[in-house]
Amino acid sequence: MQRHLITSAIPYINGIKHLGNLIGSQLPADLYARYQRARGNEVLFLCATDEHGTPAELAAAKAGKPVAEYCTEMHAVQAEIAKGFGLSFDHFGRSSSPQNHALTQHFAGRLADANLIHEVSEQQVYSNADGRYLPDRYIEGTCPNCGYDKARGDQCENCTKQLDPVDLIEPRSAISGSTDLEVRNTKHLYLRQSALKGDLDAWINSKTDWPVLTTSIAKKWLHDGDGLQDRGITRDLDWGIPVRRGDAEWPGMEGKVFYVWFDAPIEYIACAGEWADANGHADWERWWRTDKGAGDVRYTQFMGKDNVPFHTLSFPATLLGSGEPWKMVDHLKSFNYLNYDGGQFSTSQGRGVFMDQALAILPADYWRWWLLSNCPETSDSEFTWELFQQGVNKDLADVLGNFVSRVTKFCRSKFGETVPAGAAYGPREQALIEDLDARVARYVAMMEAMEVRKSAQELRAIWVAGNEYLQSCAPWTTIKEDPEAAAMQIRMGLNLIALYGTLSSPFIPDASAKMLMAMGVEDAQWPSDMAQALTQLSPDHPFTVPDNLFTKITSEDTEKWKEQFSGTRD
Ligand code: B3M
Ligand code: ZN
Repeated sequence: MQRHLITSAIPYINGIKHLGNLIGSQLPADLYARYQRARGNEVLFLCATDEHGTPAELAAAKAGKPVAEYCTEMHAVQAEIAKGFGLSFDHFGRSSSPQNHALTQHFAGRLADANLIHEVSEQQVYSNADGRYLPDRYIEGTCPNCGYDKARGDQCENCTKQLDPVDLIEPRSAISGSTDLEVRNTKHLYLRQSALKGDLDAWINSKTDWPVLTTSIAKKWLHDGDGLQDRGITRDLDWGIPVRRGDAEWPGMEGKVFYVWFDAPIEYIACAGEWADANGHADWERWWRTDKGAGDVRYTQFMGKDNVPFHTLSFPATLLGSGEPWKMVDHLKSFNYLNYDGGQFSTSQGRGVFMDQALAILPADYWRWWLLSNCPETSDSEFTWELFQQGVNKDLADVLGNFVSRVTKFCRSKFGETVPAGAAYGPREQALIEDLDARVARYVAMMEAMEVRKSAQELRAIWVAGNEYLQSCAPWTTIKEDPEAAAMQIRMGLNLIALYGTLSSPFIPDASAKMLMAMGVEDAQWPSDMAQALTQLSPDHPFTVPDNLFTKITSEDTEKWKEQFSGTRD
C-alpha cells in the first residue's frame, strides 16, 4: 500500500471562489485523492482557508465585521460549498489556527538560528488617503520587468515575476486609486533565499519528471536577471501571525505580523496537526517528518501557475533552511487559467460563475465532469455555456446515462430485477474484455501521471466501448431468436455498470455511488482482472433501476444562464 499526502493550494478567505479557482487546484487534487483511495492506498488530503493579509482585512471591513469573526464565518461557508462539490478533504483547516501560529513562529526561529533571516530597515509605502501602510498587492503600477500596467506590488500577474511594491513604476493605491503615497521607514525581516540558491537549484534539478510549466517557472526565477532575491517575510498589519522567534519575543518586531505568503504554505503542515487534533489521531508527523515515518510518503501539490514560484522557491527555502527533516514535495501539478466566456473569471470584479451559484443550478457531478475534462492543463481553456452544454449532454447524458438507463430498464421489463443467467460469454464478450483491459490500463497510467484531460478521455472511451458493445449485440433484437444470448448480453451490461461505478468515482462520485448502489455493490474493488470484474454480478443478484443519472441541458437553460451570469456579482 502506498501513502499519498495531497494538498491543494489553500483558497483565500475573502469570498466564495469561482469555477476557475476550483479547477485550478481543489478539484484536480480531489480527483487524485479519490483515485488513490479507490486504488486502496492510504491518503491524507488537506486543504484550508488562507486567512491572513490585507485581502481578509478589507473584505471584513466591507462586510462590517471584525476580521476574526468574518474569517470564522467564511471558513464555514467555504467548507459547506466544498462539501457540496464532493471535495473529499480529510481536513479543511484554517491558516489562522493555533497550530499554524506555533509552527510559523517555530520556522521563523529556526531560520533565524541558522542565520537565514536578517533585519532590514526599509521604506514602505504609506497612503495618506487610506490612512494606512499599503502592503504589496494593494499597490498597483507598471511592471518593471514586462511593462504590464496592472502589476501588483507582490507579483506581476502577466509575467509571474515576484515584485516588491517599491519596484513598481507609477504606483497607486489599489484601495482608493490615490497616488498620494509617501514612503516611510520601517523595519522588516527578510528570508535570505539567496543563501539557499544552491540547495534549491540542486533540489529542482532532481525533479526530472515535473511538468515543464512547473520547472520552467522555478528555473526562470532562480537564474534570470539578478537570480533569487531575499524576501520580506513580515508586514505592518494588525491581522496575522505575530512575529516571534519560536516561543520568544522578537525585539523590534512588536506589532508586526508575518507575511501571508510566509505562513500560508506552512498551513499545509499545521493542517495535518489540526486534522490529528480533530480526529484523536496522535501521529500527524508520520506524514510530514522523514525522521518520523514520512520517508515512504509521496507528496503531491496542486495549484494554479501563479502560485508556482512560492511553492518551488519560497516554501522549499523555509523547509530546507529550517535544517529539520520536513517532507518536501515530490510532485507539483500546476494549472493554467480557465477563462469565462471570452474574458477572465474575476473575484474582484465578480465576473463568471461562483461555486455557490454553480451548485444552485446543477448537481456537482455535472460541473466536476465538465471542468475536469476541459481543465486548463497544457494551456488556458475556456468556459462557455455552449461548450458546457455540449460536454454534459454528450458525455454524461447520451453516453453514460443512456447506457445505464437502457440496460437496466430493458432487463427489468424482460427478465425482472435480478441479473439474468443465460448463455456463457462468447467471442464478442471476450473481445470486449480484452479491449477494456487495455483501456483501463491506459486510464490508470493517465491517472497516475495526473494527466487530467487524458484521463477523462480514457474514461469516456471506456463508457463508449460499452455503448458500442450494446449497439452491436442489440439484445432487444437478439431476444426474439435467442433469449439465452440476450440474457447473457444484459448480464454483461449490468456488470459494465458496476465497473463504470468503480472507475468513474474519482470524476463523478455521486453518479458513481448511484450506479454501485443500483447494482447492489457494497464494497467496490478497483478491477485488477477484467474477466473477473465483468462477472462480479452473478445470475440472480438483485439490482434496481436507478433514477435518470443525468438530465440534458436545454438551449433554454443555457440562454437563461448566460443572461443570468452576464453581469457581475457584488
Ligand atoms: N491563497 C492564492 C490562491 O488561492 C493563495 C494560495 C496559497 S497556497 C499556500 O491562488
Ligand atoms: Zn511583468
